[in-house]
Amino acid sequence: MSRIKNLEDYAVDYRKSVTDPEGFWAAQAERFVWRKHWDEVLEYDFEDYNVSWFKGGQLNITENCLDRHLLHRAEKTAIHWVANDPREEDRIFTYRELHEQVCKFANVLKSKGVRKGDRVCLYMPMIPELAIAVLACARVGAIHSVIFGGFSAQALADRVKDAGAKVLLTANFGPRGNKVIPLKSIADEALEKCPGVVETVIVYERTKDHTSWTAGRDVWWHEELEQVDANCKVEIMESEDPLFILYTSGSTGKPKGVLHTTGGYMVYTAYTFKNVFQYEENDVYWCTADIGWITGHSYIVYGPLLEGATSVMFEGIPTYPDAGRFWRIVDRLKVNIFYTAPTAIRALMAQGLEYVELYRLESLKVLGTVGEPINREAWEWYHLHIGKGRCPIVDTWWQTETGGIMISPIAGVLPTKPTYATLPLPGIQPVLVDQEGKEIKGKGVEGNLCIKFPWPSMIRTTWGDHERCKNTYFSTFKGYYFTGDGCRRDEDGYYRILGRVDDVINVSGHRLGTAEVENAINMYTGVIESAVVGYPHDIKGQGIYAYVVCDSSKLEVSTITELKAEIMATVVEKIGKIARPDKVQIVRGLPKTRSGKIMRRILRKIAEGQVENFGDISTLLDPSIVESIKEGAQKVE
Ligand code: 6R9
Repeated sequence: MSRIKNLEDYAVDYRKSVTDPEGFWAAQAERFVWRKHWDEVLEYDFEDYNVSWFKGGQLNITENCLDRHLLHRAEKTAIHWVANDPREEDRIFTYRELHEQVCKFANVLKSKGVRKGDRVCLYMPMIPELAIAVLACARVGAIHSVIFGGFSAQALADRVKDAGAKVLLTANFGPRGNKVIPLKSIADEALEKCPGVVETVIVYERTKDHTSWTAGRDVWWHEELEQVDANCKVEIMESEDPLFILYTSGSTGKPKGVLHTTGGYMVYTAYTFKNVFQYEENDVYWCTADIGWITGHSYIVYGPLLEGATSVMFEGIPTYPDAGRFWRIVDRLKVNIFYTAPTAIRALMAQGLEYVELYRLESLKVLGTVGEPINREAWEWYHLHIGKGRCPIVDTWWQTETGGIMISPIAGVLPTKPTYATLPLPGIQPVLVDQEGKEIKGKGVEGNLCIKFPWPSMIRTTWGDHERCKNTYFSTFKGYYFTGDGCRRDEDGYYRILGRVDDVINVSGHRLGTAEVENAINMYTGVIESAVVGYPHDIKGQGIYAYVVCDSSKLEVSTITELKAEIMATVVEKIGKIARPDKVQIVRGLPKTRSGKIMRRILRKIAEGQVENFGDISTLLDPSIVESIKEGAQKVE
């Protein structure tokens, strides 16, 4: 099926996707290589939550990402990698070379006993081997679970254990900006915390520095590659066989393993990649995300490779060695489609235009953003200074759970509006519901954003705990998938995401549960309890504000500065740097209702710098607490 090219195509496709979803998605799926055709396009039940797409169909997603392109695109660049250090050479993999590397590494995995259904965790820097290993897992039918390289040993251990991973893939070190992350020693520490799970650690030698080693468990990536050949038949998978687990934070408890399966995920990521970005055959496409997040899975690896695109992969950060890094790469590689996060745009904006003006940026056609709401100033700056007013911006709203882009402009086709994700893609039926779960119809309204009909790449379960999946997404509002986001539908029927309505905060586009950060803080001895809220932050979108109640004996022996530093260090140790609170306020108590519930609304207001209009606080056990927190807040830096 061809691409949506104009508003009329969009209207026609959207209508068809609603009136005949099965026919619509079957037509999309026909483009791919299936070893066996499906029997049933869709079966679903939002009560007990079960959904299957293309049931009975058999395939391997890597045959569609790689083998399928060998006839016409063998010598085309599949992955163009740019190192953190600008002096280091790029690494380029054609589809032929990528296919070969994936086959070889798939054979390495097999030689370590990895079989269909086994879990493999990846804790790696943004190097081509990460993409290769992800695809190699998929080729042998193993379930990959990529863990962002910024997570701490404890966070890694929790995920490795929950997934029950047989093999861990890592690198000795991971360069990022002017820092080097000692991935292997963090991995060692993590594995000590979850003994008896991982049998083999395969280590990529990213730098020549000394690497700690556990004989019998650790093997070198390059040495293993020498032992295998480059032929590896694909494992034939059922459409609903698991493809990957990706951990993400929710409003309660530990991060959960979102499970995605094969056929539907493939069809949807390819469809959205091609349409949203209006990808054309020879475009150079660059998504700056990390493969440790869903954006990297769907729009660095799977979506682009399924379409036979050239996908740029970048190891570094936007500000190293200076704030012109992105734009230098855009000019040098003649990038046509550029997809990044609002937090990166805001950080670069703050560095001034001189870093932008050095570059021509002529190759750019389409710009994208993802991960958090984009404020108007950042949108305008991106549009004017990067897109020179001629590149449409696609503000793509979606989630780890949705697998692919859900609400977004289609580049150059749907009119854009700053701060609006605009309209649902074909196949997506968003609704706004009130607190009672009643649909709010019409225009110029606000409510909880839900989706009322299945789409192919939706979450199938949370790993090891289907009840949790049901409770989190399908029980708040009966009959709907609940996103956790608040949303406005304006007079034009355009959607604007207002941010989370639950206890999830979004820091620099990274999702964190306030409960998760509180648990980490509470692990510091001397902390009695804590409450964490988000507050508006110029660059990060949201910052983390922690209110902490400490043991009086602790307050006697440590200064406030020491305490704060130690609390922050504890969070870094338990979760990672991304969760480090920006502000810590030591308080004598938290504002609790008589039933013991923390009134977060008040804490949010104080964190935002508001000191009045707290609303009804008569249900508080001790209203004087609010005054003392307010006073203390003045002194927090
Ligand atoms: C892809 C990704 C999901 C949450 C989501 C929402 C926020 C994502 C957004 C956006 C406003 C956008 N979010 N895209 N908010 N506008 N264009 O980011 O997945 O890490 O799971 O985060 O991010 O709050 O619910 P994930």
